Amino acid sequence: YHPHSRTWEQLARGLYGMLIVEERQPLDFDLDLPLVIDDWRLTEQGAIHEPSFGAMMDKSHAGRLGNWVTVNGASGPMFKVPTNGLVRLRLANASNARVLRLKTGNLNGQVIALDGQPLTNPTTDDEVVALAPSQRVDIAVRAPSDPNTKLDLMVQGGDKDIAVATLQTSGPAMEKRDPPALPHNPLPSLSKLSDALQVELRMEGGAMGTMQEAKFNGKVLTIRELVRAGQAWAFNGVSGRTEDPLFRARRGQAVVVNMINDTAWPHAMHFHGHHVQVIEKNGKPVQNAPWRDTELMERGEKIKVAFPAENVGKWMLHCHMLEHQAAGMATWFEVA
Ligand SMILES: [Cu+2]
Repeated sequence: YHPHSRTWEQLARGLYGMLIVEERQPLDFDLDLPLVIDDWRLTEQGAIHEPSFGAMMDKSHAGRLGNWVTVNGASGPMFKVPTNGLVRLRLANASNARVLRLKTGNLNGQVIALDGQPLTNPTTDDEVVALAPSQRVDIAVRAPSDPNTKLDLMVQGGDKDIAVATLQTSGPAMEKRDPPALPHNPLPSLSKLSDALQVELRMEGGAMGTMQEAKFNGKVLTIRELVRAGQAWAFNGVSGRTEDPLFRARRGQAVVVNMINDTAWPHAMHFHGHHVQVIEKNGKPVQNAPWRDTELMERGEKIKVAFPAENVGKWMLHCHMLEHQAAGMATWFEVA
């Protein structure tokens, strides 16, 4: 959770927290370990780099990338875990813009939930788990069976991987057993997509993009004028939030959003109030995709997501790379 005013600055200064909704019955883990990973842009003296807040360079490129990674506010922290214990890691990416690529092979773990939704089939074969800004992943890890053994949490870096945190076993060995299955959240089914409301969302702009102009505050501006107004991106030719929503859905109606990333950059498309399921990627049907509230879209990618509009209200839909959001990648929809 985080406040939603000047989000790009507030998050870069560390104003966020993790909300945990526990299962009705406690699950059979020996340790529940929430880990919030952040990517800070610091000065040589280790202070928040303030002159670059809102920089057009960041807005029009990859967003505010940092130079210092922390886990729960510390650099390279060590966490004690029970020897041979079952540990539930709850990882969240609180970075403004950095996509963290977790190398989980050494953890010998299972991905059991994404964005707070348990997976029907926990996966073990993921060597790299991409975690875009705002995304969460739960990993069930079996700690090593010897005490005082270390296990690093690795993130892919530019030329070498870095250990962002370390787990160290301690205490008597726990009993060996399989990770418990997570109870499922009640998600409505998506059986009738034939009647779904179809919405197109073309994402344009940014450096090395082809966008020539877009509407901003009701006026069509050239790309130069947009940049002078602090804008760099558009959804369906409109930069920033508008008076009218992208779409209005009836409560319970199925919605398909066809998202087209017509830019040279990845984006973390984040839905408020709903989880969505990818049903098509680059023209190919996708079966049984996990339910997520943030979909990472690589440059040029086309993704169709579907969801039942079940929560009444006005909801934002935006890129969670916060400088992109501030520079135009934001819209909203209404469920009534
Ligand atoms: Cu973006």
